[in-house]
Amino acid sequence: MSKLVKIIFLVSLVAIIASCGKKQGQALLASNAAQKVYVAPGEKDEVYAFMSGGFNGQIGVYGIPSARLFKIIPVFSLFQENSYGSDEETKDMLLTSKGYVTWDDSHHPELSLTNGNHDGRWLFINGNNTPRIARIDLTTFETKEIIEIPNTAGNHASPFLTENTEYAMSATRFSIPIPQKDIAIEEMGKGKFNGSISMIKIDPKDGKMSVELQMLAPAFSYDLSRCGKGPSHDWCFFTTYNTEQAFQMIEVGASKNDKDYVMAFNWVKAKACKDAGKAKDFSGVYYHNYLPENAPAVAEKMSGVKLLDPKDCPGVAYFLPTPKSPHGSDVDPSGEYIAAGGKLASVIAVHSYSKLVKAIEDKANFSGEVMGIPIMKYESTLAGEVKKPCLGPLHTEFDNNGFAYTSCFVSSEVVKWDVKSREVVQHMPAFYSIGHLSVVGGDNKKPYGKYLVALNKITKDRYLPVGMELAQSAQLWDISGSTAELLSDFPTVGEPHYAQMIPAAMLKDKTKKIFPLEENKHPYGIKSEKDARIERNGNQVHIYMTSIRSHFKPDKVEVKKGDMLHFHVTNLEQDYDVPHGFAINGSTLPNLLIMPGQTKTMKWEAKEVGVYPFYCTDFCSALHQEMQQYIRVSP
Ligand SMILES: [Cu+2]
Repeated sequence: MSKLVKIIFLVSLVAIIASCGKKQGQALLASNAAQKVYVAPGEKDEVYAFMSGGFNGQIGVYGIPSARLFKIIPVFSLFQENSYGSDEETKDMLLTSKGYVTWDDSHHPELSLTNGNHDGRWLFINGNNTPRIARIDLTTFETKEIIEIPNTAGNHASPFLTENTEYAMSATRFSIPIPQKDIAIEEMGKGKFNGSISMIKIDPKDGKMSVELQMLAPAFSYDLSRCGKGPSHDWCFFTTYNTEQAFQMIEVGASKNDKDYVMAFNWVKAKACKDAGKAKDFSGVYYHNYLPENAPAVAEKMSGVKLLDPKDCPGVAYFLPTPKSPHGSDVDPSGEYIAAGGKLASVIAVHSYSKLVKAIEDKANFSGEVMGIPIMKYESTLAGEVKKPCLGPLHTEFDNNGFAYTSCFVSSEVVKWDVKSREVVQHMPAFYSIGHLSVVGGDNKKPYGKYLVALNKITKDRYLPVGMELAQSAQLWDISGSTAELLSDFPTVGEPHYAQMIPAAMLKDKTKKIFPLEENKHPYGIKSEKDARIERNGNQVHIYMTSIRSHFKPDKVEVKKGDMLHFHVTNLEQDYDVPHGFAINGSTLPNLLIMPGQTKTMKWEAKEVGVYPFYCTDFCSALHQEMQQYIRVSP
């Protein structure tokens, strides 16, 4: 063999051996990973994942590690599977000052906190488009309350909770004239437009929300937030972008400054200033809607807020310069470090809460002010930077071993780094274009750790193609070992904008199984077939109907053309997992899905003479098909 041939032979041999090794290694890794996500028949998942649906306005409930989709909780969008937003009980949940808004762009699920840790009571989520915050009860997995946020546009930095769920914070994505009026768009940066920070009070007993206070803020875009814990309990930290106040070609105009800001907002001080009479009465119309147990929703139109000007409350806020167009502003479990990921930054800035406190004491650390809010010097609050972590760091969560995980949109990866030393310890590739990420309890004082989910925007070649619109995706990582390991990826419903995860043990035994019939206080609910009846009031016909395997009562409904029928159907079952459905053949309204002991109402106008079947839509028994009867409409 010539020397050249020998070399080629050796090189290819080495390559063959290496590739064999790689294949074997990958196969081993794959079977090991498959075992870690396999949940055997009859076994249960370890963790609940609540994933926002983004532009579908809902929440998907997944099991982790299996990644099985269990349920879709409708929040801001109509859900015809169970008539959410269409039946007479839930349609007023979607009332706003702008009318009946049956969609929203939901972004950030937030599990309620006690002492900085998830407590499994409620789940909050923002409507970014028509500014709203919803509260889901985690015993029923139902949306129980929606509050609109007045004097705001684009409720993106929302609903971030304080350490004991005292408040949900909400800030404007889009600055606008407050109150709305006709102003030249060029005036945006001249103090004519504003942002606003809203403090939504949460009643510790029942979770009921109310607008405590709003604060005017400079006309920047406010992006994300996290509130402090432990030593930083009194504060919330909001990222801002477009501090340039560009009003056209914002893509370019908002990317000029080397640094934008994290706003440190002292909510305890803001409340004290309000209590001291420093907030003024201000306009603002908004709806507050809630769903009492097994009764129609109550929609209240509210008017007026308390508005604080930061000039009237010195010390309420500070701006911390932060590179460059920051997205996430995330507080570590100790409450000391605030990691800020800049979409266009080459470092992750980590601010120090204790340095902030010291820097505030010495005014020499101020480099200017805007609307009475001091701007700090960058180094004065900086603990340090994670150098060259990735391209486009966005959002950070933490584990229980002192590590942070930051998603990086541009380089499509997660970087794992040490919180104290700020050294990068691992690059974890993501397919493709990751936005937020979620660690179980990753914003808690005591994260559960173990699993990380990367929430990706694009899938391209990951799954079978299904036409032009492909599923978005999530990727599951095991982060319990010293090196994080990719376990699986799976498609999601809607956009998995952000997710929060909680150990299943904290929720599964608290789940409600039935509505007790004896406690049914629905104004049109009945407790037995004996009470089933039809009552007429002019052309309004109320049908007090029961359903039980496998029939409805009353059997026949006979009315006149032009009558308005109100079917109030009470499911008499008191047995877990036995809902009945109710649909009228050819009706324009969706199906009712009625839980055991629950009453739901469908309105149906008798427009045409004829005989119309109605039937149960949820397979309930061997004689489910026989669960069908008639409405007769006479001239
Ligand atoms: Cu977002």
